[in-house]
Order: sequence, then structure tokens, then C-alpha cells
Amino acid sequence: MKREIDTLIRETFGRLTQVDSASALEKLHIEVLGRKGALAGLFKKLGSRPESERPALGKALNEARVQLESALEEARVRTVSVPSVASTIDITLPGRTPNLGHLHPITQVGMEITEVFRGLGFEVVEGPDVELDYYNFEALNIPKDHPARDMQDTFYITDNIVLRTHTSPIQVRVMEKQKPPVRIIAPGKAYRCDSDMTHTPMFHQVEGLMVDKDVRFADLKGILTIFVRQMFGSDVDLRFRPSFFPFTEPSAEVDMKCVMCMGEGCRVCSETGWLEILGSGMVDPEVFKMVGYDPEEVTGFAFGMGIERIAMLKYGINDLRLFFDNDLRFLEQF
Ligand code: 2NL
Repeated sequence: MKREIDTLIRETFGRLTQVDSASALEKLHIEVLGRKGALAGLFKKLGSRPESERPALGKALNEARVQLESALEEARVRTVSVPSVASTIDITLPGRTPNLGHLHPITQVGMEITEVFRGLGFEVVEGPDVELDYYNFEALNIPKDHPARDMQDTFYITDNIVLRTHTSPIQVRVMEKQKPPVRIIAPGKAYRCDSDMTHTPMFHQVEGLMVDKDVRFADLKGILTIFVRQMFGSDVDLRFRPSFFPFTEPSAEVDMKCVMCMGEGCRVCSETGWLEILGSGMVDPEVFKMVGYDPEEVTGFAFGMGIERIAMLKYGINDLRLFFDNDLRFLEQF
């Protein structure tokens, strides 16, 4: 009888490896462990064995039942749960691609601009958006009665604290702390109390400054020409046009040949054939005196540009407000 018990276990384990469905397993369960199954049959035979053998055989039968029950339960978990998962998930389908965002076009163009200047040896610096009137105006030779200081153009926090109207104060702070040579680029937000088709109360600017012994207007022309050609193409023509800023003398506005009409004249360039892209000049000696530099010892040039304007020219965008609407159909194109 001991042999019969062992045979039942061996055969059941063998048949279990062949079971491929829940119904086949159910059938095996009934045949082995059911009320009239093989194991029950062996239990029945126990009564006809000699009394001396019964305890050992009963123990063997009970152990066999525990062993068979757990083997069949394990197989049930396997055959029931595995096929049901496999039938609801098609693992051959491609995965769902997560929606990836990207940098705002203004951020991208700002980084492109600073990268060109980094390649030319300029260091990127930042500063506070909320500035002292001193750094925003006074140190830049913008007199108290200058129209730029007007409440109409400047967001005043208090009498002597403003939202910076350009990123020049960043550069003033660097000069105050650091002796020449200075070669820096200052990107950031700027604020002006102005809002219409072509102005937003907050916009982005990049300014640059180079100060050393013997820096000349030719250096300004050279650096800015390299910059514009790296940004817009190696063949673009430039034009330096006399201008005025309180913080530079002489001053020049830089135009590039219209990239839309190649200088023929079109709506984008107002039929002039030229597009204004930045302002520049040789740093005014008054500015150097304010930061403790000797204008007899050092000279320098500075420039400033609006990032929105550069981005519009680069991508042929005609409405500034698209950058601020956050419409994904627009932003996704960059
Ligand atoms: C423009 C013109 C300009 C500067 C910015 C500057 C800064 C210091 C000293 C002297 Cl610390 N100048 N910045 C100079 C000339 C022009 O910006 O059209 N910006 C959008």
C-alpha cells in the first residue's frame, strides 16, 4: 500500500506538468482529491490493513494529501492567473510614448545667443529682477529727468526700487566687483510698463560687455558681425547706423540685410531692405567713473538685444504675443 501512495503522488505530479487549462486541472483535482477520488480510495483501504500497519500508513496518507493539495493549488494559481493576464495585455504592442515637453522657444533662442558668445570667451552672468534705481538708471548715466525713468515706462516698487527695465544693471554690478578685463553676457527678463501689439510688460533681453585696455569700435564691429552670422547665416550683410544711448558714446544700431526679401524691400522690413537687430556702443566714460574704472586706462563696448525680436526674425514670426499665449499648437513647433 505504501507503494500505491508513492505511485499516486508520482503520477499526479506527472499529469500536473501536462495540464494546460483550468478545466483539465479541475478534472485532475476531482480524480485525485475528490470524495470518490484515488486518495479517498486509499483511505478506505486503510481499514482492511493489519492494525499494526495502520498508524504509519495513515500518517503517510495524510502527508500525501497535504502534498497533493498544495501542488494542485499551486497549479491552479498558475493556470488561472497566467492565461487571464496574457489574454488581456498584448505584450507585442509598442509602448505608449510619454508626452515630453521642451524648452520655450524664447529660452532656446536665449541659450543659442549666449552659446555663441560663450564660444567667443564671454562669461554668462545673472542678477536680480528687482533692482535699485541706482543700478538700473543712475550708474548707467540715465539722469533723473530722463523719460525712461517716467512712471509711464518703469514699474516702481518704491521710490528707489524698480523692476529692472533692461539687464544692464547685472553688468554694472559685475564691474563694481571685478577689475578689467571683463567679458560678460547678461541674459534675463526685463520689465516695462507698456503693452500693445509690439510690447509686452515683461520681455527678455541679452546684454553684453567687453572692457579691457585698447578695446576699439572695430572690436565691437567684429564681435557683433561674428554673432549675427552665427545666428542667421554666414552670408548675411550688416549695417552699423549711428544712434544714441545715455550709456554709450558713440552708439550704433545694428541692422542686418532683410532675410525675407534679401534686401529687395518687403512688409517685414517696411520696404527698407534692412532689419534692426540690436543696439550697441562704446561704454560712456561716465559709466566707467561710476564703477571706479579709469576711462583713461580702459575702454569697452556694450550691446543689448531683445530675445523675442531675434526669435521672431529667426523663425519668421509676425506676432510677439504668440510667445506669451502658451498655445501648444504654436509651442510644439520648436
Ligand atoms: C538695445 C540697446 C544697449 C547697452 C545696451 C550697456 C551696458 C553697460 C554699459 C553700457 Cl553696463 N551699455 N548696454 C549698450 C548699448 C545698447 O541696448 O536696443 N537693447 C534692446
